[in-house]
Amino acid sequence: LSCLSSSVGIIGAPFSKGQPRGGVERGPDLIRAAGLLPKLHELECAVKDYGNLAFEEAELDGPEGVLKNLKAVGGFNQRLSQAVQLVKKDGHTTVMLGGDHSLAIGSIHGHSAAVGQLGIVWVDAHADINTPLTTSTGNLHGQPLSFLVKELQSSVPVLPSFSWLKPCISVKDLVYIGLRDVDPGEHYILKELGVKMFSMSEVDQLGVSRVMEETCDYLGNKPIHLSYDIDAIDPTVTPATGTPVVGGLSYREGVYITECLRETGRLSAVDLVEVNPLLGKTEEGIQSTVSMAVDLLLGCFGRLREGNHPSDYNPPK
Ligand code: NNH
Ligand code: MN
Ligand code: MN
Repeated sequence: LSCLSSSVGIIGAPFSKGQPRGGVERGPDLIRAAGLLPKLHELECAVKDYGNLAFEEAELDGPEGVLKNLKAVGGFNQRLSQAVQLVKKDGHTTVMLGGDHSLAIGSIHGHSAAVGQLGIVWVDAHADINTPLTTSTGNLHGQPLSFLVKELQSSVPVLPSFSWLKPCISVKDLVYIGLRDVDPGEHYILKELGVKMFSMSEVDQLGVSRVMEETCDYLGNKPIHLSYDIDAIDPTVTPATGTPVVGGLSYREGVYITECLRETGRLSAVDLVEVNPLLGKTEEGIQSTVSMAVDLLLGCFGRLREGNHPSDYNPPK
């Protein structure tokens, strides 16, 4: 039916220091305020909300060369990794509500520390695989995968704020969906390492159903970590985000991805990041962005567009 196999553990990560725009730290509370928990309960999910991880202002630091807020990003992600490990040990599928996408560092590290080898599905307009050397912005939300991918370790300088972090994913266990704004240094890495990707061109060419079939085949039987950047969706639907890019996934394609991953029965952790209410130009744009976030999460936990009914439903006689 819906939440048959697993329960949901929610971690709020109100953190914005992986990029320069304020507001994305409001994501977790907004997504909750839009009714995520009661809607998960309607799907018969057991839900435990672990609350928000506190941000310590003391971790704020100046830039180190081009890299911004290294200590803040390193420190917060270290605590996030520990929180995710606890939630996994409690037996839940984790939902990490961001916050910016630098949070995938702690989320994926913690998930992998708890369950071992993962398949990563990275749904994003961007590849987020700049290294501290290739980044042109210095924003760590454009770099999380470079810290996590084993094959890139010789290209990533040793940084004290990330000394706790061991690279934990292999490039062959990573699939991208939705790419359409990839930096030259990132494109070089993707081609050099042969990373599996379905850019928007492949979504156009194959259609989202073939993309998902191939994604699931490619990843095999490993537990799945879905890292969903809301900017993967077209900005007509999700304008309230830091770096919108035209030509994105439709509402339907975006939700279909979650339905397919749900159907595998192996979805073990989900990140939903980059919702920034201060960047929606209209109230409708903000609402549309937040409800997309909620609908993606509901798709992950069994909401079907054909409809659902509770297992104890009694038809009127
Ligand atoms: N590639 C750019 C950078 O590294 C933009 C990254 N922005 C994102 N990523 N929103 O998902 O700064
Ligand atoms: Mn991203
Ligand atoms: Mn992005």
